[in-house]
Amino acid sequence: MSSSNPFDEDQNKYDYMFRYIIVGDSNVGKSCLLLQFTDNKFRQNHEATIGVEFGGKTIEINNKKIKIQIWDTAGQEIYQAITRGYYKGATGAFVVYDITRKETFEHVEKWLEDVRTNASKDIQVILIGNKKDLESERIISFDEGNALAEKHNILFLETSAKTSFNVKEAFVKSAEKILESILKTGIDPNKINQNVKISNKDDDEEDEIREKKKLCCL
Ligand SMILES: Nc1nc2c(ncn2[C@@H]2O[C@H](COP(=O)(O)OP(=O)(O)OP(=O)(O)O)[C@@H](O)[C@H]2O)c(=O)[nH]1
Ligand SMILES: [Mg+2]
Repeated sequence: MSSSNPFDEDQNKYDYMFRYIIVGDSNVGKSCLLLQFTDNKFRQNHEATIGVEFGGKTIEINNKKIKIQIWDTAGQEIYQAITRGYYKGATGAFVVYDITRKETFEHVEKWLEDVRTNASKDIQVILIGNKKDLESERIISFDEGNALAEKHNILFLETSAKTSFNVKEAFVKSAEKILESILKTGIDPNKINQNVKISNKDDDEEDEIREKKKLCCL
């Protein structure tokens, strides 16, 4: 991979680290979004996440290396007591629904409520309408998704974890917003948001080890 690629991995150095949590109903494609972002791969079958899985990647925005750590949570109700514990540490949240399944869109309000209740008040939320490649099965229009995002004053994108459409863009768009607010305030991000970290060599090495693992908390 060329080093000029803004999505190249550079695990040895970063300027900021943002932690993301991905939530939404089971089967909407949360794990596939993570897999597509980190490994450029797609998985056809649904292997329901048990508890929480972990992934990460370093991207570059405005000449800043941003290490993105992602907690991919289980959508199944039985794991929600566990997954709620992960909101607190998040800088950003992806709330995902499936554009072909109405109930997953109807549950977005409930997921947003979970974010409001459990996460830091500064969390940057993006609403994701996934499975955009399934246009012929679409039930939720772009405008409906966009209107819901506007109502809650959050970002919105439609994605396809299958074709990779807008997957990197979703992380970049959200990370840009977080970075923008850090640079605008000019305040040490460690003070304005406990979930944003500036690079630290020791942490980096620790993260290296953890990043290789899929974590589960059962
Ligand atoms: N066509 C299409 N299928 C997708 C897309 N994203 C995910 N899928 C499929 O949807 C199913 C569920 O994907 P997962 O990523 O495992 O779903 P999840 O949201 O992580 O589910 P839980 O772990 O149970 O919460 C799988 O069969 C995927 O292949 C997409 O963008 N397009
Ligand atoms: Mg999953």
